[in-house]
Parts: sequence; C-alpha cells; structure tokens
Amino acid sequence: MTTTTPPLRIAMIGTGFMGRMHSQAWNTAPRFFGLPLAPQLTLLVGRRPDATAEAAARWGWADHSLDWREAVGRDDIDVIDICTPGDTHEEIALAALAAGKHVLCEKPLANTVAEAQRMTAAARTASERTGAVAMCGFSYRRTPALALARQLIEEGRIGEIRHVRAQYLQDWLSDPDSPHTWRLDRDRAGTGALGDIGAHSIDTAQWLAGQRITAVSAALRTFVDSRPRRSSVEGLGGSADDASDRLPVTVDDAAAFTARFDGGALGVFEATRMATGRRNANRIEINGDRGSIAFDFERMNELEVYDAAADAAQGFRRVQVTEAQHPYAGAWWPAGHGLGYEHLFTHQAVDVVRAVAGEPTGTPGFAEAAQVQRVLAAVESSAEHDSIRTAVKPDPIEGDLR
Ligand code: SOE
Repeated sequence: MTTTTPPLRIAMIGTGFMGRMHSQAWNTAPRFFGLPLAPQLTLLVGRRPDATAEAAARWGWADHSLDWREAVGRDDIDVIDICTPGDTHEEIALAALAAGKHVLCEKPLANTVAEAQRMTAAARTASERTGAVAMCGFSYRRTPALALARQLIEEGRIGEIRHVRAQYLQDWLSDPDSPHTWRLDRDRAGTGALGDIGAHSIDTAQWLAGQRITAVSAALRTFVDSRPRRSSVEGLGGSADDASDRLPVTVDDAAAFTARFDGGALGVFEATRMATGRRNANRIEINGDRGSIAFDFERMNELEVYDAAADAAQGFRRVQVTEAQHPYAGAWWPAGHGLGYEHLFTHQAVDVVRAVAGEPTGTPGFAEAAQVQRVLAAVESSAEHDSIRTAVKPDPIEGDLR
C-alpha cells in the first residue's frame, strides 16, 4: 500500500465478539498485505452510547453512531460489514445493497431460507447494477491449512472423495448455569449449534470436497432448556449473578446428521456446544480413493495428509502450514512461527478488499451461503420428522445380554 492507494471506506455494524475481531482485521490487513485499496475504519455502529464510543476510540474507528441506517445513507461509505445477530442481516444487507454498498455479512447468512433467498436476489441485482460484492463470513476458508487442503484436493491428490467427516465441538454451554445469550434465542439466532458452528462445517465440507449436500438425516438435541439471565455484557460462557432467574433456550445445543453429496460422497456431521474439554475443535477429515486430509482447528497450523501411494508404510504426514509458499502464510512470520484465530479474519478482510478491486476472491457469495442455509433447513426438517417417536428403532431386546 502507498499513500496514493485509493481508500475503501468501511462501516461496521456490531460491537460484540465479531465486531472486535473484524476491527482488528480491517486494521491489520493493510499492514501485512499489499492491497489495491486502503481500508479506512470510517464508522462503527453499536447499540449502547458509551460502549460504542469507547469501542470506536479503542479500535480506531473515525466516527460512531447508534443507527445502522446512517451507515447505509452516508456517501462516504463503500462497504457495510454486518456483525450483528442473524435476525438483522436481511434488513441491513438489503438496504446496503440498494444503496450501492459492498456487503460482508457474518455467518450464517440469515435465519431462514426465505431471508437468504431474498438476500441472494438483492446481491445479484446489485452486482449487475453497481458491481457490488456481497460475501458471507465463513472465515475458516481463510485458514492456511484448509486453503492448502483445498488446493491439494483440486489437484486431485486424494482422488475421488468417498467420506467427509466433520465435527465442530465446543463446550461453553456444558455448565447448565452458563448464562443465556442471544445465540440461544431462536428468534434472534435461527438455530443453535447447528447454524452457529455446524454451518461452518457444512460450508467447509462442500467447499473442500467440491460437492453439494443433496440429502440429510438428522437429530437435534437441547440438553438444557433454560439458562440464567445474563447481567453483564454479551459473551460466550461466563457466569450469571442469579441462577434462579432463567430464560428459555429455544434452539438446539447439539446437532448430528448424515449427508449424501452429489458427487457420491457420504458425510457424517456433528456440531455441539456441550463437548466438555473441547473448546473450539473444528475438525474435518476427507478420505478419497488415493489419499486423505485431516484438520483440527485446535492445531490450526497443521494439516495431516495421507498419500496412499507414497505413505502406506508410515500413515498420515503432518504438514506444518507455515511456509512462505502456503496460502496467506507468506505475508506473516518466518516458517514455523504460526498463526491464530484472528488471522482468518485478517485474511477475510484482505479477500474482501481484493474482490472489490475485481479479483476473484469474493467467495463465498450470498448464493453459496444461501445453499448452506438450505442444508441447515433440511437438517432441522429431518430432525423434526425423525423425532424419537418416529425414528427407526432396533428390534427390542429379548431377555438380558449376559
Ligand atoms: C461461537 O460459537 C463462535 O464464536 C461462532 O459464532 C464462530 O463462528 C466460531 O468461529 C467460533 O465460535
């Protein structure tokens, strides 16, 4: 970036976990990557006056507001970055696209398929009319190890894909007195573990395999159906002052499903916030007829690779994805020094800037994210139909098993 690099003026809506993360990303991206446009943190929109002013000052936003419509209406804004709960995505995105802005929207794209479809249609119209970029923040695509996995699979290194095995395991709700959050409210979040983290697995699986999910068979479970009202500011986990003042949980705590892919692969998926000891284990393994890849975000700088022709005597090889030639890695530290969760969002900001400048980095777009939404809806529908009453059960046991 030089002083003559044209600006890309960002307004971000939301000051929670993702607001913090995206703020660091917009700040960091131009410092480490050569970018065709220079992101400018122009306007931060929050809900609480003091907290929003404080966040804007801390994270380097030039201005702040309590009304997202101000961001959409201002001529000095190019990109609207939506970091709010899912029930607000459609309204903000539609207004932003109609106003000729580029949009980056946090995942999942929406709370329902109908919303996602309207957002996709609006993105298509805006792209034709103004060249607007509309991307959804499936940030794990920007993990160097997963981007490398995608390259290897595209090169045919694991051959024809037979199995996709994806688990996204967290444990921040395993304590029944862990406080309530908007993420546990169906009206605000759409679904629970399914849409919040299972959506990442669905997106990653389809993107890596280059195949689409065409059928699912699912079970959803809510283990704790009420949680204490949170007295402090929004977050994940933590504690509540009064465990007896409880709000209902209206989403799933855990989801499990099998899936068929259009290229013939068989998938097994699991998403949970109840896997004690697993903080953020976003894992995927893909087996092809010539080899396999395996990844666990808790070891995010590594990719396990198995080549059936070369590695039969030793099993999986552990590739440290920290070399300059690996995706995104060359912009950072000397080999072996590793990256963290925040780098995914910096890479995402880099790809948004490049997409606005016309490079083919603007994926996933809204249409692709809406397809993930359809899979989420299919999982929910399957789980409803395959309830414990109607599920196929093994023949009852006669006598004991001794
Ligand atoms: C909470 O489950 C959460 O912050 C998700 O919302 C993110 O998408 C995931 O990357 C980490 O966990």
